[in-house]
Amino acid sequence: MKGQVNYKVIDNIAILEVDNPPVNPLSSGVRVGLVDNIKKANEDRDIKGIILKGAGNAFIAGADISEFGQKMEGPDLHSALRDLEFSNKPVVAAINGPALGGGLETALCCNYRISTKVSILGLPEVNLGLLPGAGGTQRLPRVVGPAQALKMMISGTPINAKKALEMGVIDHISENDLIEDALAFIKEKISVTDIHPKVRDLNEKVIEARGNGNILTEARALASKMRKGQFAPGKIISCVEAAISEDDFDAGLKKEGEFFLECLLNPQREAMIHIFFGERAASKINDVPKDTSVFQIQNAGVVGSGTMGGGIAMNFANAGIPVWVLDQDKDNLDRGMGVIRQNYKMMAAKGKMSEENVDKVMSLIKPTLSYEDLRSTDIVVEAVYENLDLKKEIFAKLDEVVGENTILASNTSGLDIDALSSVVKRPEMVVGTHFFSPANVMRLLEVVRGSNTSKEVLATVMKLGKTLNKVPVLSLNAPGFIGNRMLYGYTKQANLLLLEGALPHQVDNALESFGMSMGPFRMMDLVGLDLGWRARKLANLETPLVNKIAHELCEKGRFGQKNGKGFYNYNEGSRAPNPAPENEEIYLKVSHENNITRREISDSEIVERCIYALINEGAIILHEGVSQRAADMDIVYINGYGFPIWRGGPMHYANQTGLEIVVNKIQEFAKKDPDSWHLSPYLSDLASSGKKLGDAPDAENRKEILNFRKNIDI
Ligand code: 3H9
Repeated sequence: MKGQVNYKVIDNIAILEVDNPPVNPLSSGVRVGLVDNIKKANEDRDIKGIILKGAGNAFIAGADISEFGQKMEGPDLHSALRDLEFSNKPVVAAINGPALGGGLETALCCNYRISTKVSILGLPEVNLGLLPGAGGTQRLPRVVGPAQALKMMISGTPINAKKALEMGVIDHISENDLIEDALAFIKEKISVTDIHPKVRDLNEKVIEARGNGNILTEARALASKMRKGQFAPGKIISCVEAAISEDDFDAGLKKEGEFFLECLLNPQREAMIHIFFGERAASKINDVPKDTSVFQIQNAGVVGSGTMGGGIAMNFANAGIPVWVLDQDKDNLDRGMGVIRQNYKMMAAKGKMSEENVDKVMSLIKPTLSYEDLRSTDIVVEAVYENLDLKKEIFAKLDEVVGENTILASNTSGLDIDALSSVVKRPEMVVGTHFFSPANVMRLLEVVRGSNTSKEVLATVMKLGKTLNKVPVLSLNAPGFIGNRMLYGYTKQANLLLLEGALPHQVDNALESFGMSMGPFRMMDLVGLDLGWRARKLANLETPLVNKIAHELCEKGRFGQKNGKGFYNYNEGSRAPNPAPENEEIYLKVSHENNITRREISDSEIVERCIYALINEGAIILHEGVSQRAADMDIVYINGYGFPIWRGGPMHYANQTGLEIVVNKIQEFAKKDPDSWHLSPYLSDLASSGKKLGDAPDAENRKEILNFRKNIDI
C-alpha cells in the first residue's frame, strides 16, 4: 500500500507531510506513511527532530470516517501513534489547519504543538456517535483538566488557536511562516534539552480531580441537556472517569478502547455517520456539474420584514453580505427592524456575540420602503405570507426593477415556483429558498427547482446556502416540497389518534420519548391552529375530518401559543405547555359526532403510525424524484423538523428497522383505515426484494408530480 505521507529534510529536521486531500484524514495509506517515515527519521542519525504537518489547508481531519464499519487495512492508528509518541527524535506538530478528532489526538502524541492563527482544534467524535478513541479521552484531560476536556468532547465544538494557547493545548501560535517557525521552535528545544515532554506523563490535573464528583455530575447534566438520547456521551464520561481514577495511563487507554468499540457497534454510530456523509452529499445536484459557473452574491434584498424576512436578513448579515429589507408599510418595517435588533441583543446577552458585532451586523441590514433600492442586488428573497397572488405581484415588480442577473427567490413553504416564474421575463433566474423558522437559527434550507431554474442559479444558491451556514437540500417543485409534504401524513396520523382516543400530551410524550424534539400538538400550537381554519373559512371549504378538532378549538378562540391557548394552555411569556383538561369535552364531542369510538391507544401505536406515515410519504417522494436521495429526506427531517440525529432520519430509521417490518405494519394500518393509508408500491417492492431505501431512481415522470399538486391539500 502506498504511503500518503511526504518526507523531506530541512536543516537536519525531517518534515512529514500528511497528504490525503482534501482534509488529510488518517486513512490506511496515511497510517502506513506515518509508521514508515517515523521509522526512517528515527533511523537516520543525521535527523535531529521531526515536524509533522498536513498538506494543503488542513492538518488532519481525524480518522477516515468512511473506514468505520469496514474491514481495516494497514497498521492500526494506535500503533502509528505509539511510534510517534515514543519517537527517539522530538516531534512538533505544525498545525496548519483543522486538527480534529484523530487529528488532534495525533498532535497530542507529539512532544510540542504550534499552530497558525486560523486553525481550529477539537474532538468532535461525539457528532458521529463515537468517542475520541485514539487516546483523546486520556490525553486531553491531562492537558486542560478533566472538566474542560469533558466540555470539549461532549459538545464536540472545536476551539480556535487563541483559546487553544490559553488552555495549554498548543505551545505557540505562529504569526509568520508556520514551517519556518516550527523549525526555529524545534531547534531551540533541541539546543536546550534532551528530554521532551509527553502528554501521557502529565498527571497533575487528573490527580487533582480525584474525589471531585462534581466534575462528572456536571458532565452528565451537560450531556443530558445537549445530547438527549445519545449513547456516546455517557461513554466519554466513563473514559474520563478512568483517566481520573487509573494510576496507569495505559490502563485508561485500554478502557477507552473498550468503550470506543461499544460506540462503534452501536446503531447510533452508523446513523450519525450516515448523516455526516448525507449532509455533504445533499448539496450536490445530480445533473449540475461541480464546475458549473456561479453568480457572485455580494448584496441581497429581502421582501417582507416579518418573522421570516427578518430572520433571513440576519443570515445574510451574519455572513457579511449587506442586505436591504423591504416592506410596504413603515410601521411593519420599523417593527421588523426592532425585532432584528432585539434578537441580536439577546444573542449578545447570552454571550453568543459581542456588542461590537451587533453594531457591525446591524449596519449591514438596511430598511427600505422602495423597490428602487433593490436595483443593484444580486439576489432578492421574497418572504411575505403564503399568498400566491401577492407573491406573483411582488415577482412582477421585482422583474421590472432589478438587473437581469439578479436571482429571484421565494421563501414559500409549498407554493408553485413555476407559477411565480410565469410572471417574469427571466424564469431561469427563479428559484425557491425555503428557510425554516426561526430562520436565523434553523440550519435547513430547501432549495426548490422550478421547471425553468437554470443550473447556474441552482449552483449559486447551493453555494450561498453554505455561506449562510445552512444545510441546503434540493427539492423539485412539488406541493409542500420535501419537508411539509412528508409532514402532512405525520400530523394527519396525530390528529386521527386524537380522534380515536389519545390525548395531545400522550401523543407528544410518545414521540418526544422516541426522540422528536417537539411532539406534533406542541408543534401545531407553535405554528398556530388558526392558519388552516382562516384559510378554509375564506375559501368557504369544508373542514376535513382530521382538522375537525382544531376547527372546534379555533371556534372557541384557541389559536395556539400566540394567544396562550390551543391544544395546551400557556402561561404568559412561557412556551411550556400545560395540559388543557377543558378541551377534553371537545375531543369527546367531535369523536362522537363522527362515529368514532374512543379507545386506549398504546405509545408504540402512536410512534409507529406517525413515523411510518413519514416514511411512506418519503418513499413516494423518492420514487417520484421530488427528492434526489433517501438521505436528503433524513437531512431535511433532522435539520428542519427535530427528528433525532442519532436515529439517522426517517429513511435511515426505516432501513434499520427493516423495510419488511415497516411495510407489514402499514398494511395492517391500511386494513383498518384504508382512507388514510396508501402504501407506497415502491416501498413495498424494495421490502419484498430485500433492498433498502437508497439512491433515488430517476423521476418516473414529472406529470405525476404535477398531479400531486392538484390532489394534495397541504
Ligand atoms: C475520529 O477521528 C475517531 C478517532 O477519535 C478514533 C479512531 C480510532 N474522513 O466537510 P467538507 C471529507 S472520527 C473522511 O465538505 P470543509 C468529506 O466527506 C473523525 N472523509 O469540507 C468531504 O468529501 P466530499 C473526527 C472526510 O472544508 C471532504 O472531505 N473528525 C473526513 O467544509 C471535504 O469535507 C471529524 O469529525 C474524515 N474525517 O470542512 C471531522 N472529514 O468532498 C470531520 C471530511 O466527497 N470533518 N471528509 O463530499 C469536518 O468537520 C470537516 O470536513 C472539516 C472541513 C472542518 C475538516
